[in-house]
Order: sequence, then structure tokens, then C-alpha cells
Amino acid sequence: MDSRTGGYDQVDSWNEVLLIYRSALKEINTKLEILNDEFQHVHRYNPIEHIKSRIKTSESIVKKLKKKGYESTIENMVEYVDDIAGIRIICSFTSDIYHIAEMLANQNDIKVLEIKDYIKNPKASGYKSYHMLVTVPIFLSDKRIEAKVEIQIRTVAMDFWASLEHKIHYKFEGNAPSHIQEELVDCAHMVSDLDTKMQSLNEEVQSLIDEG
Ligand code: 0O2
Repeated sequence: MDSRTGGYDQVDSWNEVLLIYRSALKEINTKLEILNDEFQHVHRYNPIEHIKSRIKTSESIVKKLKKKGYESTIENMVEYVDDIAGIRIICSFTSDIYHIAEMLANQNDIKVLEIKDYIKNPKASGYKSYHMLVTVPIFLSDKRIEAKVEIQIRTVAMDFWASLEHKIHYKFEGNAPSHIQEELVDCAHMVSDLDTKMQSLNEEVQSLIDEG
């Protein structure tokens, strides 16, 4: 059983596992709604444009386990598949991403297991996004479970790029023609420039608003 999570030793059916992951998504969604409302109250704008959450399909879980060389057992799913419960948070500006990540990490019932900052260190494909792997406690009638959730935080522009790249990746089964891959890298640079410009424009406007 995953040494970083806990309580699953008393869970014996896949339906109960799903119930736990669905509950974890609800917990994180509620936390995000509260943070967004508070941010609106203090700073007069919403850092979160929208949130998408999903439970990974059993086919994708089995495929991921197979790729990693593990048998398809409930134990292996819980231990080795980190994104059974996934949340994607879409923000307007890059600075919002770091604010949200910090606000989440500061909640003392959330344990941050891993951070992958593909904004500071983009993938070779051009992919940019901020990934947090966290656990959140789920209280059932007779036990407490620390459930894993993968949180991806990105801007609208990064999300636009990732959606098209994902589509192309699947269409060509990971072997897109090189000119398409190169154009995607070019687009990723344009996305970064756009995010930088939009953020500085917003900061300028915001300071004018604050001056009154
Ligand atoms: P899906 O279909 O989105 O669920 P892991 O395989 O998760 O144990 P890995 O690959 O090191 O380990 O995790 P990483 O890098 O944190 O990536 C996990 C997820 O990030 C992926 O999930 C994608 O959602 C997204 N992602 C990572 N790299 C790319 C990329 O180059 N392009 C796009 N569009 N998305 C990316 P899945 O399970 O691969 O896919």
C-alpha cells in the first residue's frame, strides 16, 4: 500500500475506492471555491476562470499500470496511479497559478507529496503547467483515508495549447510529423509571450485602478 497515503488497508472494493476519490474531488473543489470567493472579496477579481475535474477511466488506469509494468489490482491502482482523481484549474494569469498553489499548500489538512513546475521547466514538447500531487483527508463513518489528487494549474492560453497538443498526440499516437512538432513548440513560445504581456498589462491597469 502507498506509504504516502493511508487508510486504504480497510478498503476492499473498487466502488469504495471510487467513492473515496469522488469525495476527494469534492473536498478540493470546495476549498477552491472558498479561496476564489475570498480572493474576489480581497482583491476584487477571481483568479480562477474555471475548474474541470474527472475520475480517470478504468481503461486508462489499467493502461497506465501496464505501461509501468504492474498488474491491475486495486492495491497497485491506489499506489502507482497518481492521477485517478484529477483537477485542472484554469487561471487568467501566471501569477494566479502560484497564488492558488500557495494557498492550497498552506491548508494544514492538505499534504503536498510532489510538485512538478512545468512553467519554470517546460517539457521538450513545449508543455507548460503547474502540477501538484496532494493528499486530502476523507472522513468515512469508521475511518479516515488520505486520498491522492493530482492538481494541474495553468493559464487559459496554456490550456488552449495543451488541448490541441493532446489531440495531435493521440491522432499520431505520439509520432506527429516533425514540422507539426516544431510548430507546436513555436506556438508554446507564443503562448508564453502572450501570458507575459497579458500579465504586465493587467498589472499596469490594476495599479491605475488602485491609484483611483
Ligand atoms: P491524460 O489523458 O491527460 O490523463 P505519470 O504517468 O502521471 O505517473 P508523468 O507522465 O511524469 O507521470 O506525469 P506528468 O508529467 O505530471 O503528467 C501527467 C499529466 O500531465 C498527463 O496525464 C497530462 O494530462 C499532462 N501532460 C504531461 N505532459 C504533457 C504534454 O506534453 N502535453 C499535454 N497536452 N499534456 C501533458 P496523462 O495520464 O499522460 O494523460
